[in-house]
Amino acid sequence: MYNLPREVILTTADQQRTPASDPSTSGATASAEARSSVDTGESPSKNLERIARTLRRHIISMTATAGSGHPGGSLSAVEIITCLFFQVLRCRASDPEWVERDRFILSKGHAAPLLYAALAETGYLPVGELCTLREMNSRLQGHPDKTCTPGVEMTCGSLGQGLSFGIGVALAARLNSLDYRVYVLLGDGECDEGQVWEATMSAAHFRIDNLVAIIDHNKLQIDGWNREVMNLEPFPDKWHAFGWHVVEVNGHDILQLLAAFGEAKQMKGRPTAIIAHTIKGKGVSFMENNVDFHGKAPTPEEADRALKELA
Ligand SMILES: Cc1ncc(C[n+]2csc(CCOP(=O)(O)OP(=O)(O)O)c2C)c(N)n1
Ligand SMILES: [Mg+2]
Repeated sequence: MYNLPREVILTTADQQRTPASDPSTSGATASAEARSSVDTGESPSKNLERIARTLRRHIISMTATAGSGHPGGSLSAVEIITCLFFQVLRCRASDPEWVERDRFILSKGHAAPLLYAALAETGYLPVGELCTLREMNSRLQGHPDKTCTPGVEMTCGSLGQGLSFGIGVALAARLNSLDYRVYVLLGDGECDEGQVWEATMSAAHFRIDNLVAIIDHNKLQIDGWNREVMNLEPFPDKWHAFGWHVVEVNGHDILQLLAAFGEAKQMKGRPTAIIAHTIKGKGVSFMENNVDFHGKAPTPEEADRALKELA
């Protein structure tokens, strides 16, 4: 058991957090980290980069404490989730079931540590709870469970299902005359699942323009490189051929991501796929592009090294 992170975790937002002045519009307002940029005069993208580093530290501490989990695919999607939870999503941490909220669906459920870190830093969960990842009776199971964790929209972990679920949720907005938007995060290896392509075809057929799929294109999956396990290329062309508006970005570049989310919002009559080129294990030198850390926690020594790099 790794015992340092508990203190590391507890020194962040819980101790800094004061009640959010108006949590009505976006997760960004709920975070002490986010608010502090107002005081420091830091640019919004610098502030988001700082939040991203905090989320990375949580991922390392949580998985090291649990002794298991999925750090690689959590680290690759950090900037995507940071932009969504701290800038893009219209949501209320104080009212997770608010009917008009934008929905974020984590289809690649093994990136649960990242989702929990974001939910904690936006006020859905106490940050101190993060160190209970994967414990018996914890709300933070290895894969997200909608029935027990506030802010989780879908119980997931079985890959391939999130986009279909997202289509249903997006169509419900249309039927109920609500204007919320739906964001689904998929892994690239997950796109080996045939259900993803059935969903892709359906979303274009139904002209679902309140739906955005973000694909964490880190080129790796559980067993190695995608190109060796199941070649996806030409990947953007496939989404395009299925009738989607396609935007390719550097998935670690906050400004590119925010611009892509803005572009998606303008798109009428078609869903948008944001193909985010990322690096699995991003931010920790010995984890980057290292498939060993797909589903293996860092040892205490590795966690110390990683946290130093992310200081
Ligand atoms: C239906 C299903 N098959 C297999 C798995 C086991 N599994 C967990 S993660 C993973 C690899 C996913 O790769 P990718 O989507 O690229 O994830 P990332 O690289 O973002 O971690 C697999 C095969 C699963 N969770 N669900
Ligand atoms: Mg991958």
